[in-house]
Amino acid sequence: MANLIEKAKSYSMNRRSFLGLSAGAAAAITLPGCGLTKVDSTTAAANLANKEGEWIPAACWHNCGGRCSNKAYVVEGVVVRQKTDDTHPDSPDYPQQRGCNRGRSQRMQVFGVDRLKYPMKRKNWEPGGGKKELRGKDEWVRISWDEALDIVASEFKRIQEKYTNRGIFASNAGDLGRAFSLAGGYIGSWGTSSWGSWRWGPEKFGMAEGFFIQSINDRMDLRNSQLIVIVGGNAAWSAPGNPTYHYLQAKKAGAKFVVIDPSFSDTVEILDAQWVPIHPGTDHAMFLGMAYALLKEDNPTTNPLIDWDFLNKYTVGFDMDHMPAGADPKDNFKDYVLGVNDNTPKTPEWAEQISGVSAATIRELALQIAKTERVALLTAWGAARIQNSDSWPQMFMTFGAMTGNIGKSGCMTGVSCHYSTANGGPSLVTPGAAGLPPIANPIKETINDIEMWKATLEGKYTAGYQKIQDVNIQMIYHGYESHLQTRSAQSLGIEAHRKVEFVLSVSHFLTTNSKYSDVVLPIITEWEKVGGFGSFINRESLVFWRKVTEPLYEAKSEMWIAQELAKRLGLDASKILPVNEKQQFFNQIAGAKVVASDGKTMEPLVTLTEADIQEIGATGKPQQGRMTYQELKQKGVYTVERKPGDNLGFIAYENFVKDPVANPLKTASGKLEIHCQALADFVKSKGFTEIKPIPTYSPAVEGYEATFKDFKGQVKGDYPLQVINPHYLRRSHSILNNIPWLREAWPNPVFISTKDAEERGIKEGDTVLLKSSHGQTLRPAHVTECFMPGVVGLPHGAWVEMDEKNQVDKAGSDNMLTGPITTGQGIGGWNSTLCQIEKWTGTPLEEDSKWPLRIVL
Ligand SMILES: Nc1nc2c(c(=O)[nH]1)N[C@H]1C(S)=C(S)[C@@H](COP(=O)(O)OP(=O)(O)OC[C@H]3O[C@@H](n4cnc5c(=O)[nH]c(N)nc54)[C@H](O)[C@@H]3O)O[C@H]1N2
Ligand SMILES: Nc1nc2c(c(=O)[nH]1)N[C@H]1C(S)=C(S)[C@@H](COP(=O)(O)OP(=O)(O)OC[C@H]3O[C@@H](n4cnc5c(=O)[nH]c(N)nc54)[C@H](O)[C@@H]3O)O[C@H]1N2
Ligand code: SF4
Ligand SMILES: [Mo]
Repeated sequence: MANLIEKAKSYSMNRRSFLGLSAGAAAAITLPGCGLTKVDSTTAAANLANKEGEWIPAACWHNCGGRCSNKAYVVEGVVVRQKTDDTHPDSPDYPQQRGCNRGRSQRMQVFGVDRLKYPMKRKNWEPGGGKKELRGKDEWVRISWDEALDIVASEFKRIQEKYTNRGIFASNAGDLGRAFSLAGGYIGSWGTSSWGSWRWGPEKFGMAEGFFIQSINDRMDLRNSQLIVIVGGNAAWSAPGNPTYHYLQAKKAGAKFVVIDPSFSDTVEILDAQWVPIHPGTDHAMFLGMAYALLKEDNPTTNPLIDWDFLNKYTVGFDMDHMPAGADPKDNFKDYVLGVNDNTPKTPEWAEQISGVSAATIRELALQIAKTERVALLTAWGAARIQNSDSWPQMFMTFGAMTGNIGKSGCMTGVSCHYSTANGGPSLVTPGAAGLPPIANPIKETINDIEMWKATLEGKYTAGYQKIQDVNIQMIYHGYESHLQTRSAQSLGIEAHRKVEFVLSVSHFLTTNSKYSDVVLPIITEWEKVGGFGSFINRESLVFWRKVTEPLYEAKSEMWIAQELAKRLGLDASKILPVNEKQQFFNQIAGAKVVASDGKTMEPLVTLTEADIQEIGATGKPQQGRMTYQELKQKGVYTVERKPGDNLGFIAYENFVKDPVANPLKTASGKLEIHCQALADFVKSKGFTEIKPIPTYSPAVEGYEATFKDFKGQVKGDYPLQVINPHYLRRSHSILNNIPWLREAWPNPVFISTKDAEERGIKEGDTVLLKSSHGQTLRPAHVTECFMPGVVGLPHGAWVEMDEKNQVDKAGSDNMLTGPITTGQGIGGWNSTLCQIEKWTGTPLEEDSKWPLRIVL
């Protein structure tokens, strides 16, 4: 190893030579241990290519919604190339689990030249912080593990003594949290993250698994839908792997697609869908307009549009005659839509003013859905990552109930996103539990992640209804997350990081979290660990991986760090890892289950012999399963074979719809609640804003209406553009943003409509400044007809790169534009952001694929 490190150090790593190399044919060869693409590697590559190696199932573990089979061909310890699933022929019913371009560049991440190699501290750090204002711009100094761990332990103790454990904040502490918890705990964070208002609301009004997995039918049944309406879902970008393929099978079977989305996405294009452009955050208003159209035009005998039987039998709250016990009959949904009490009928014309969708389209789509027998109403979470959208999921459900599209073949209303995109239902193959007992954090306090940086600066946070709590955070720890990058109010976040006495992070790279830290500890990646299964699982596939390389440089596992820290804090370190990593690996394999031939019970997946158990280095009993351990080690994936009409299909809410009395929902009424007091009470309990028990429309704080000085007068304000953050092909959130191949393949522009660009004199490629009331960022403009005027797309997850002189970010960091705006159930309302765009008069930006990587030490 020392040899390889010396090799790495002596290597001249200027950007030009790096680019020159990675562009060449020799780029495919990557050396574990030095992370460099060798200059003269053409010969080396040829030599290695002729030698026998081994395909090792290799992790692609990021939170992208996919879990694809990924394999590395390792020759003499060198990863020569990668491939993906070829374990069986590909077919629509039994598809391979093929990786995307990100997964296929995974070796560029693990062996990246910018991997952190040693523990390090900020040059101007001193106990207590030193020059704290230099965080994010200071130089780095290499230190030994001993020095690093001593610093961490003594700062932890000092802060603990001075401020108590409540002075320590870790938004996601990961493995080190085990040591912190033993030492008295820390304040954590909470938030709605991916799901927005789908996070907790649905379980209150009856869609218990609404935000995930079990709210829609399975992919085979999707082929029975005649019309598939997708509200804000771009599977082609954000649900890679098979979901788009599943949609295409439904299309082949005759389904028509409609996509309601501010952008003409690749999904719209691939599915040849009808595109309904809409202002972000206004889907609720549009659906109210559709509900109004149905109520006005429905006639049970001559023009039946509303499924009154469904509403009567399965819901409460639709009209005065079907209210739950104790509710005011005036508070019913129908009267709200018709404007009986507020004098505002929610007509398609009313909805057009807000959503930008023409009244005619609203009416036509409502009628089309109502008149089609089998409709899939699907939505992803982007349209719910909107401030004040707590009633939106309930509105979506209500429209599904009005049109009877719940609980039957070809009919569904729910979430199609992330790993259950286009395929609902419980998992047919599951990993075993690792068996590591958790260590509870003695401190139960948590801060909403939208408010956490403001709370750090101001010393107060919202702890519930009419409850403001004092707090004095003086240590920030960053574990398994990227929260200075991926959470709102990044400008305040940077300030907060420069205020506290100590900032610690563990990391693979100098990510945003690490850049603003005092001490950074290098950790190993999944390729350097024993192995295991992917936790985000496609319901039909289980993906397995194992060690590809020994730990690189001085990187260590977080468990090792936690143990060392526990020792230095005078704690019982044996509590950190009572079940070792090999045993955890074994437990996951031995406990893996696959559905039996009855389609219901689960049986062991893997056969394990005594020799296998010895090879793994664990204790356990041999067992019989569907595939041998040796086969799993080699194949790296098990996929349940599906056929039309098999016994593995899934219809969401089928039992409830067949017999609602025998199978009530977990709501107070046992039914789907269009009037749901529990939802209103829950939202109120969080202490931010309140909602009604029925789904009324509440505009986002920074929504379409707020683009105007005065919405009624239609005079535009200082921030007339709405910003949304597509989840982008280059990255999984912030991860992989530093991979040269991906930077070259996917430039990182801001997408702006031709109309908005022309009005501002902006041309393709011009550097533009995006300004909000919270911060500013630069990007090259990509002028396109694919975004509706008034809406710009700033891809999610670029690593902030501050130009300190001009106080502007150069990287297009999405959270530079967002603020600490807390609403409802604590929603991360990132798609409700406003900005202005102007041509940048300073130095034009160079494409970030030409920027130097963050190579430290
Ligand atoms: N403006 C805006 N903000 C958003 C969104 C948006 O659309 N717009 N989307 C939101 C959504 S949906 C999500 S899910 C969140 C994602 O928010 P995060 O979860 O914070 O984002 P990631 O970039 O996935 O961060 C994971 C980090 O963990 C590191 N990591 C990887 N493996 C390990 C490991 O084994 N140990 C440790 N300690 N670290 C590891 C990675 O390098 C990376 O830095 O962002 C949210 N934020
Ligand atoms: N490549 C890639 N894939 C990913 C991720 C990633 O970072 N990169 N992240 C993964 C994670 S953790 C998550 S949570 C999912 C997120 O998955 P999604 O929420 O589906 O992803 P987004 O790209 O944010 O949004 C999807 C679509 O919604 C549209 N949209 C935005 N706001 C609105 C709105 O108010 N109304 C309507 N009707 N449409 C709107 C956008 O234009 C976009 O086309 O993606 C997962 N997949
Ligand atoms: S990044 Fe996600 S979609 Fe791409 S190969 Fe990896 S797991 Fe699959
Ligand atoms: Mo997410």
